[in-house]
Amino acid sequence: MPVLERLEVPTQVQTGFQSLSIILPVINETISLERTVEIVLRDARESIAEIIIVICRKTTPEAREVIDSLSARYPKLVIVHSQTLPFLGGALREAFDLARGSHTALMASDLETNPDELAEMIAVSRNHPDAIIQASRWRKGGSFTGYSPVKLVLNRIFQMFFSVLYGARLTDMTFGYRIYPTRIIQSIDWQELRHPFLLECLVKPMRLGTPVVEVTSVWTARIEGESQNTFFRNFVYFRTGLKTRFAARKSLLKPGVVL
Ligand SMILES: Nc1nc2c(ncn2[C@@H]2O[C@H](COP(=O)(O)OP(=O)(O)OP(=O)(O)O)[C@@H](O)[C@H]2O)c(=O)[nH]1
Ligand SMILES: [Mg+2]
Repeated sequence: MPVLERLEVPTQVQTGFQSLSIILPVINETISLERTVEIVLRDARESIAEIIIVICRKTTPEAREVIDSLSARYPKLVIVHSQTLPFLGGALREAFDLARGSHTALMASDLETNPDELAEMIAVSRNHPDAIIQASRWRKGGSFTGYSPVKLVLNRIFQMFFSVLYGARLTDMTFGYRIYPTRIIQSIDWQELRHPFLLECLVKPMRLGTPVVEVTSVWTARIEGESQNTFFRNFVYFRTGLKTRFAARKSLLKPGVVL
């Protein structure tokens, strides 16, 4: 059973799950992107309103070819967005504002966010529509295959640090595999542009009272292309986590937004 975490009393009105927008940022994925799209449509077609593929200058010609063929195959579902802001955070921030489903799934297109698990995450989201559904590699039954041992130890330390810092009994706060109520992500004033955005976009909604429900996830390293993250950039997550923990709540929202 997933654990329901309530950091503060939620202020959002429950609106229910109606449909899902899926965000897929792409740089160098081909087979992995195609498999991701095919699996989520095989398992959850009736819940999916749109698949927002985000590309940038660095997106390879091979990846663009796959994106073109997916758009041709699913013209009503696939939306391709060319990002203006830089890096992964920039890609996700722009996609957040485009999402039209009641809920939005954050995924990667390198198969590290296991698409076989999405249908179960949607089922949990339907039961907890006002919560963030967070995939966790550290919950019982979860795992990492092909993760570097040094990164694994660091990852565990990060998770323990952030869960204590936020007083949350969560086991995986940095994994960018989640379903959000769209309203919350469109209300927040985001700051990060690079990979630490993956932490910012969990802890800011938490500070605003959004509950988080964890589900178990099996992580496997990508089989093609390479990560856009660098080892030392992982330490920037500490700055992001600390800054958000002590920020005034009102400063987390876009100007004029009241939750
Ligand atoms: N459009 C776009 N996609 C990106 C960008 N950076 C990364 N991505 C994609 O986002 C997904 C996640 O990025 P990765 O670089 O694999 O990062 P990660 O797996 O979260 O991080 P590590 O575990 O630290 O390697 C992948 O599918 C990337 O292709 C970007 O600047 N723009
Ligand atoms: Mg990756």
